Amino acid sequence: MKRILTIQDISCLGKCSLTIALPVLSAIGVETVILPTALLSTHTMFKDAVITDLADRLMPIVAHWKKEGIRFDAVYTGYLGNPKVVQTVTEVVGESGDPAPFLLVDPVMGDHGRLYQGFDDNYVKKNRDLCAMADLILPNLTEAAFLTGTSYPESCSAEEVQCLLKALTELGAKKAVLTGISLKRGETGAMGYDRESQQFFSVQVPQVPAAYHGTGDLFASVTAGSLLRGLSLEEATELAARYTAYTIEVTRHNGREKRFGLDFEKTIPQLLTWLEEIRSQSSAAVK
Ligand code: PXL
Repeated sequence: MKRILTIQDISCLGKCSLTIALPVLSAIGVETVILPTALLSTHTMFKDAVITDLADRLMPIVAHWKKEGIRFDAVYTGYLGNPKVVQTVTEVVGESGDPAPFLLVDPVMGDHGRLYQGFDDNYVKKNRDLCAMADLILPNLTEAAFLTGTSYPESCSAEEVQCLLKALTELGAKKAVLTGISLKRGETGAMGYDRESQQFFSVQVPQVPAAYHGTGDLFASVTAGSLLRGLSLEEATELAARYTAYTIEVTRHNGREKRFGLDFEKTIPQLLTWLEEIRSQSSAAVK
């Protein structure tokens, strides 16, 4: 079984970051080691969250693992909360052994053209440095605009997304998948680019008219886990897009406030069925 280290906050209530990554990656069949960067009573869409920063604990934890000879096949980073944590995570990743584990960075910084509460230019700069080291980055359009220093596009043609993907990989990452891309009314999805092969791909699924907190974390966790189970990047992106849309569809009938997040608990069985179907047909997947 492959082993992944995921580095992000733990929000006790309001499903996102580690409370999505851990169950989803485990269900997919990947040993999941967690490095919580902060402990929050809730995610930051609730008012007055009680936050305990764990930045100072990260290096000692990693040092202990090193002493034990622990190695990872992949490292997946998500919401990191402040520039000091991003800096520390960049250092952790820089020393993560030889051969270096596959590094997936979801540069969680904002949405709908704006940075999340508490983030500024310095936070963006630190995330840019971390992204430069990545094998794969997974920004949404807002994050891509901040990372590349371009203005946020309300809508994008396929050619414009391709330019943005190239600009993103020019910052250093080997591959980029841009999420939240709607190329046609009623559809949404993602587009990807591999700097080495210079190949693009595009995935579109029916758009469900609802938005939930933690959606990006679900997408990134499925992508990370599926890659470790042997799917190609295009297959993993296709599965993540289809499964995320399905989970939004299932959730939107529950009548609860959006900040309580997605009902992914109900849809994990479907995720595993789709994953096994793709693996059985995939040339890339080790059966
Ligand atoms: O889902 C992204 C995320 C993760 N963790 C925390 C957040 C957010 C987005 O706002 O506040 C604490």
